[in-house]
Amino acid sequence: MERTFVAIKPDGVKRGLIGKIITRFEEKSYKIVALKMMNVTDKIAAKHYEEHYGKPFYPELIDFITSGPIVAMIIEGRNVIKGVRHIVGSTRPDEADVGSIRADYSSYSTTNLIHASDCEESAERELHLYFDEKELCENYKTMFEIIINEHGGFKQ
Ligand code: FUP
Repeated sequence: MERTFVAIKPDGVKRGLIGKIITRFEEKSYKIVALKMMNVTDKIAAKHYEEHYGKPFYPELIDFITSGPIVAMIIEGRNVIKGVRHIVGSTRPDEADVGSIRADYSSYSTTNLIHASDCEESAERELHLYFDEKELCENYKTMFEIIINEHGGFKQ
């Protein structure tokens, strides 16, 4: 099953939006297989955002992501990378679709509340940057998996 890396950034934690944000993914029937609160070190921040090194917003981005704890997650599901990016919304909150997390709760690109991997390669790189494989908890079934796999699919 496809998996993606998601992080609620320090502004989401400080504003008390952890629950609201996680709810969006649970309500979509995605499966959370790893979850933790942690501080992002300068080293992790530099690796995560290495593609942006040298850009004008880079120093602010690093200052911000290391300014307080984040909530890191690995989420599994069909086409979860694309689906989560839709729920998250465009990088610039003023351009994000209404209904997305960034459009609904944020008004500035740096403090845009949440990170989500943009492709399979980024997802694998990022989830291994933040998690050890042994931190994954895939040994449970969501209600969605139970209904689809164990009770005859859609037929009652
Ligand atoms: P996204 O994939 O939507 O998180 O966006 P990017 O990977 O392009 O950018 C990473 C982070 O850099 C964004 F979340 C916010 C910050 N950023 C800016 O502050 N200004 C920009 O013009 C672009 C990105």
